[in-house]
Amino acid sequence: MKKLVLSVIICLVLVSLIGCAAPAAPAAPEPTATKAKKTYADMTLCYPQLGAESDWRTANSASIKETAQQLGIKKLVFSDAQQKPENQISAIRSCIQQGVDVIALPPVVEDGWDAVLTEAKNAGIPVIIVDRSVSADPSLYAAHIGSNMKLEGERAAAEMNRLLPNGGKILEISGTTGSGAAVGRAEGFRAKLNSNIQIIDTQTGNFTRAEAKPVMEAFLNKYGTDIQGLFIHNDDMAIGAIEALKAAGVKPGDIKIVSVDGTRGGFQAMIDGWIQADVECNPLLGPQVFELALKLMNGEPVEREILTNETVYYPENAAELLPSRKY
Ligand code: GZL
Repeated sequence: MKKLVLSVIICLVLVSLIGCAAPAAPAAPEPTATKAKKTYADMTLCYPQLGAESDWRTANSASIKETAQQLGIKKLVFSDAQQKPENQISAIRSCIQQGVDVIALPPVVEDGWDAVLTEAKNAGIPVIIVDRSVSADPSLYAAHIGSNMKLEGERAAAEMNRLLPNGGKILEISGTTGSGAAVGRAEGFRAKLNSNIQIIDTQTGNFTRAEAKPVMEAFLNKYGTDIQGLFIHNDDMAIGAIEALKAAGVKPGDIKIVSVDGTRGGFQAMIDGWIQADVECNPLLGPQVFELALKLMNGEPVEREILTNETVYYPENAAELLPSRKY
């Protein structure tokens, strides 16, 4: 009996010793350090600007540069392609080589981007399409920020319908051939134009004053001044066309002009009676571009399509609004 009690005591002692000596539970894993969020100070953004063809473009470039400075980003890689797609493509390839964080591309034309956007994707660099659209596969870019160009065209048609209730013959001076802005505006305009208004001719002025003036001179030589209206795809070209109209003895209001952008130059042309309606197209996209770029750097979800809210401006309050215009 004593032996049994002794054995039990020995077992209990051994169990308690083993229990104490049991290997310690594995230490709780160190909490994985949450990945530090990127900030604007970490950002290198590539902006291969398409050109400097218009006041709109100048304001767009200023918005990008000023926002970059205000946010204190690490580096803005900015270039001017002088409205040549091949220059934009070269600039993008240079940015890929530099290993930028994000590419924000304002494409001069819709087509021809698939190859270089694929190169950016393969390099792991997200792309934001800014302003005009591209025909490339949507999987090749993260989002588009810009205007609804077709809606701008539709709004212009509504104004021309209002200005020419009895119809008439009009001419169109369009933007850069193949650009999303020119394609969309022309399509939207024709979709909503009344059937009693006939577009008797259209020519591109490439969004510049210098190229639109000779186009208007040629129109006047061919059709005389027996035209009732003009649809012009941006204010810079409208100002160039107005120079030709003045030289031909046309007076403000003789021909109804509907333009696009809403620049200071467009507002002044409304005040002077030349333009009867100016469809807004907002170039001040800098804040939206950088906000979206930072989300992409941090792998956060983003909207695929961010459209700018726009309106139509009229001569009636152009003088009142001009001082507050930012572009
Ligand atoms: C439109 C923009 C156009 C402007 C022009 O979003 O791309 O290009 O309407 C500019 O003034 O040149």
